[in-house]
Amino acid sequence: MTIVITAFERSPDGGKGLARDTRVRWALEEAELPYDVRLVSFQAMKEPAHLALHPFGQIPTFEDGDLALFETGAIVLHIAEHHGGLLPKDGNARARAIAWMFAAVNTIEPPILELVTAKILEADKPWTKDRLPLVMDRIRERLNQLSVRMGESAWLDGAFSAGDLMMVSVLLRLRPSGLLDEYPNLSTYVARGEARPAYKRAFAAQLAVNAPLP
Ligand code: GTB
Repeated sequence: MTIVITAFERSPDGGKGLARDTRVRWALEEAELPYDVRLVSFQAMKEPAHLALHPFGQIPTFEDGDLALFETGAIVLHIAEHHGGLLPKDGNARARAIAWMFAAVNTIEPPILELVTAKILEADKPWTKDRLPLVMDRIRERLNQLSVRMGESAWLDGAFSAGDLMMVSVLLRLRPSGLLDEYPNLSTYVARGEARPAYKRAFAAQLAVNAPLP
């Protein structure tokens, strides 16, 4: 049975790969698993058929036979646990890779989402001018810590893992802000992730759906 994921019918980013289906596509490509994509509109995401798969009415979802999952961290972990290439075999190294997955979504991503909120959802609010520098500094604090920890290492902890896949995916969201450029080793790290053939295939697949119409 073929794996089916859901993605935006048209992503608001016009194919920059920032919507979260890209990280799931990337994991599937790393694991060399074929998959189909069901595209959903914003309206369909809030209807019962989709809510049965995703309680919060979001994308992406993941279906494989009688298993349905939501939350990209859980989906990528599931893929990584059942297929080679995304988690180390050694038990301790595997646990550390999973810790990095949680760090990506639980420690690094939240302040980045605050920036998206400030810049897009609350752009016209009177408090945004004062709040924006605070949010940017909160992100800088985390990026600085991550940058120090990584030094010149290629990946977070030894070989590329699902931890890197999640971390690079989260950091990519920062590119339009220019913040990533302040940390050359993190910029290089993200570029290293983007250079992986599996990422390129995932990016191309979402672009084929979301590229701006001519
Ligand atoms: N924690 C969940 C997960 O990791 O799976 C979050 C899922 C989520 O936020 N999904 C978003 C969604 O469905 C799409 S990815 N939003 C619609 C809704 O909530 O009604 C977030 C996203 C959206 C758009 C861009 N963009 O255009 O740049 C980037 C990221």
